[in-house]
Amino acid sequence: MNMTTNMRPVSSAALKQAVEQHLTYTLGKDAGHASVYDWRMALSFAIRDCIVEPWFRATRSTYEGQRKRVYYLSMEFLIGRTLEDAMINLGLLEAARDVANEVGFDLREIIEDEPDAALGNGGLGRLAACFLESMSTIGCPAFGYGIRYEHGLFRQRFEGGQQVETPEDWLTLPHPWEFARPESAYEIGFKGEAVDGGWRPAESVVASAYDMPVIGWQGRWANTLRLWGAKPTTLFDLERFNSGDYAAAAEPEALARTLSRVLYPDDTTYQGKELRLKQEFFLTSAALQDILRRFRTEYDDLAKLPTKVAIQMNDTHPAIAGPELIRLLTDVHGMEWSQAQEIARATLGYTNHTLLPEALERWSTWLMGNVLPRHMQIIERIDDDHRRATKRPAHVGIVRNNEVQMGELAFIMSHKVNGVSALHSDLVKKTVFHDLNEIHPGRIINQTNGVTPRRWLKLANPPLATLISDKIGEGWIGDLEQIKTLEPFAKDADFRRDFRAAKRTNKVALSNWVGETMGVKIDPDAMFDVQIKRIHEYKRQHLNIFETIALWHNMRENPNAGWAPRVKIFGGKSAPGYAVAKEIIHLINDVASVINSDPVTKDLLKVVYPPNYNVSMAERVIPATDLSEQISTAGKEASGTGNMKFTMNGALTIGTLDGANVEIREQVGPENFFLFGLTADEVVKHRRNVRHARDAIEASQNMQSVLQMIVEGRFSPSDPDRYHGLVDRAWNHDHYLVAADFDSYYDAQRKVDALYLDPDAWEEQAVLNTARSGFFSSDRTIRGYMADIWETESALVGEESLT
Ligand code: OX2
Repeated sequence: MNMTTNMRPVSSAALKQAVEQHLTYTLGKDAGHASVYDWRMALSFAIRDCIVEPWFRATRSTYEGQRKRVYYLSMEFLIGRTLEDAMINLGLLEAARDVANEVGFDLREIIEDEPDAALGNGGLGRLAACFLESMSTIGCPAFGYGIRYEHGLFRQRFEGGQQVETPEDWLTLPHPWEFARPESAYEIGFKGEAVDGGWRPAESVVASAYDMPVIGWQGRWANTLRLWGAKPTTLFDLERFNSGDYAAAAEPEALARTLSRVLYPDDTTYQGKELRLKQEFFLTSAALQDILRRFRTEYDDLAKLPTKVAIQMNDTHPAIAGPELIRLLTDVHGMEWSQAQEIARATLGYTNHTLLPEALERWSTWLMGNVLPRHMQIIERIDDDHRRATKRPAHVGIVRNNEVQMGELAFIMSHKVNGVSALHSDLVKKTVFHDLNEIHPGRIINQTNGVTPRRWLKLANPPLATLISDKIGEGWIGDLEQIKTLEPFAKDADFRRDFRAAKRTNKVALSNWVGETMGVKIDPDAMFDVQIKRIHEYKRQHLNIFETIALWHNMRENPNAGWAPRVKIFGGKSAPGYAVAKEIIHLINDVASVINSDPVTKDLLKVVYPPNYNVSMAERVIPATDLSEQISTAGKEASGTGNMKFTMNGALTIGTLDGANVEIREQVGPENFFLFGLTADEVVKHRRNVRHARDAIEASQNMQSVLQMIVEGRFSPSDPDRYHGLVDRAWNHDHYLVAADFDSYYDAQRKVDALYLDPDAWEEQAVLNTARSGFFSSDRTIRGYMADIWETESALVGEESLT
C-alpha cells in the first residue's frame, strides 16, 4: 500500500469550499457574521478532514501488516498549537492563506486564535510532543497515551514583578482536534483490599478516551494521541441523595472530576501527593487495559506481547506500569507469575530524565498500600524475586526506608533504561543506578534527545526555512542531516547577508511584539541574548541576572568601552510552591525596571521578561535569538532541548559542559560555541570545599559589586531588605556554584561582545551552527529508540519508490 499517494493536492478553491461548508453546517454561522474564532474552527475542521484519510490508512496498514506498535506513556504532552503544524505537514499552508485572505482575514490572526495545549511543564512534555510528530513522520506505528487535563499549566502574570498564577482553560471553548471515544472506556479502581490473588477496589472511576490524530511530514502517516478523561462510574448515589446527604451523594462524581482536572505544575520536583499517585495509576491502567484489549483482538497468545507491543515509560511517572501489567496478566488473564514478570519486562522500557534527588519519585509504602493494595503486594514480590535472583547489596532495592522507590521499580521492570544525552547516560550509570548497572550491565543505554525540525525550524522560522530551501532544496525538512550541505555557504558573503537579513526580520517582529505587549522599546540591531526555560536554581537564571547587573554597572562606569548593545530576554515559569525560584523572578523584574529607565545605558542594555512563556512564545523568540543561554551547573541538566532549537535557528550558544550542550559543541565545533564554567567532575570536587562560594566571591571584584548593589536595595529601593535572603544564600548556600562560575561566565560574555561587533565573523559561526544541527532532529532520536529499545521498523520503508 502506498501512503504517499494520499497527498492529493488540495486547491485553494477546494479548501475554501470545505471551510465554508464547516462554517455553515458544523458551526451554523453565516459568513457575514463569522468571527476569527468561527473561521479558525471551520478551517481546523477542514484541515482535520484531510488528516482522517491517512490516519485510517495508517491504522489499517498496521493491522494488515500485523506490525509491532509503540505505546508512549507520558503524564505530559506539551503540544502548543495544532492548526499551523497540521497545515504545514499537509502542505496546505499556502492554500489556507489564500482562503483567509479571500474571506477577509489574516491567516496569522486565525492561527494565533488557537489556545496552546499546555498539558506539560517543560522539556519532558515537549519532548513527548516532538516524539509523536517524529513517529508519524517516520511511519513508526504508535500511540501516545496521556491525561486530558481540563486545566493545563497555569497562566503566569507579574504583579509588582512577582509571579501570580491563574488557571488555564484551554478546554472552555470546543477543541476541534479531538474525537471523543465514549466506547473506549475502562474502569480504574482505587483502595479497597487485596484478596487472594486479586483486588476488590473500594472506589472506581471510568477512563474515557479522546483521540487526537498526529500527522507526520507530508501527510504520509498519522498516529494517535489518546488522552483519558475521568468520568464517574455512577452519576450519583441516589440512595444517599434521597436521604438528604447531598455532598456524599456527589462523591463519585467529585473523585472523577478531580482526577483529570489539573496538571501538577512541578518540573523536576516530586511532591508525594495522593491525587498525583491516583493520576499516574489512572493513566497507566487505562493505557494498559486498552493495549491488552487491542492485542487480544489480533492475537490469542499473551506470551507474544513483547513481539507486537513496546511500551515506553516517560520518566517514572507511569512506573506503576510494571506491577499493573503483571496484575492484568496474572489476576485477570490467568498467566503464571514468573512468565508474567518476564513478559512485562520484555515489553517495557524506561527513560530517565533527571538525576536531581528532589525529582526522584518515591511513595510511602503506607500510601501505596492504601491507594493500590494489590500493587503493593506485587511490588514486594518483584523486589523479593530480584533480591533472590541477583544477590544484590543490602542498600539496593525497590522498597527501602518504608518507601517505594519508583526509579528502582522502573529499572527492574524494564529491559532497557535510557538517559537523554551522552553525559547524562554516563552519569546515570555512575550515580543513581550505579549498583543496578553492575547487576544488569548493558541495560542502560543512551538516546540523545532531539526536536522536530518541522515545528522548530519550518513553522517557527519561515524566513530562514525559505532561505535554506532556496539554497539546498526541501529535503532537510524530512531528513535534517541534509542541512549539512549548507556548510560551504558559511564562506559565501551573499549567503551570510541573506542569513542575517532573515534573522533581522525575526528580530524586528519580536521587537514590535515586545513594544506592543510590554511597552518596552528594544533595538533589533542589538544582540538578543535569551534564556527561556523553567525557572530553577540549577538552570541558574540568577547567574544570568548577576552578570547583567555587573555588565550594567561596568557600562555606566565606562560607557565608551566598546560594549555590544544587548537585550537580555528572559522567559519562564516557576513552580507555584518554589519560593527561591519566585524570588529570582522578582529580582529579574526589579533589575529590568531599573536598567530600562537608566538614560546612561539606554542604547546599550535592556532587560525584558514577557510573562507566560509557553510553546507559542518559544516559536516567536527562538528564531529572533542571537545568543542562547545554556548555563546550568554541569551535571544537572539531563539534556536540554531548547539548546537544540536555538542551534538549528542559527543562534550561538554560551554554555557549560552539561547535558546535550556537550554534543552540540562537538557537532558545531568548539570554535563556534562559547564555553565556560566547571565540568561535572570539577563541580563535585569543588563542593567539598565548604568555602567555595566565599572564596570565589572574595576573589571577584565584579561579583562583590553585584551582591553589594543587591543588598543595598539598588533594585528594590522601596524595600531595601527584599533580597537579603538571596544574597545570604549566594555567600553561604550556593549549591549550584554560581560564584565559582561567575568570572568565567563574565569573561565568556565579553568574548561574545567582541564577536558580535564583527558581524561577518558572527554570521559565519551562526551559519555553521544551523548547518551542523542535523544530529538534533527527533527523527534521529526516534530511529535510535526503534532500533535499540523497541525493535520496530518503519511502515514506510520502500514507500518512496511507489510515488
Ligand atoms: C527534563 C530535563 O530537566 C531536561 O534536561 C530534559 O531535556 C527534558 O526533561 C527532556 O528529556 N522533568 N523534566 C525533565 O526531567 C524531568 C523529571
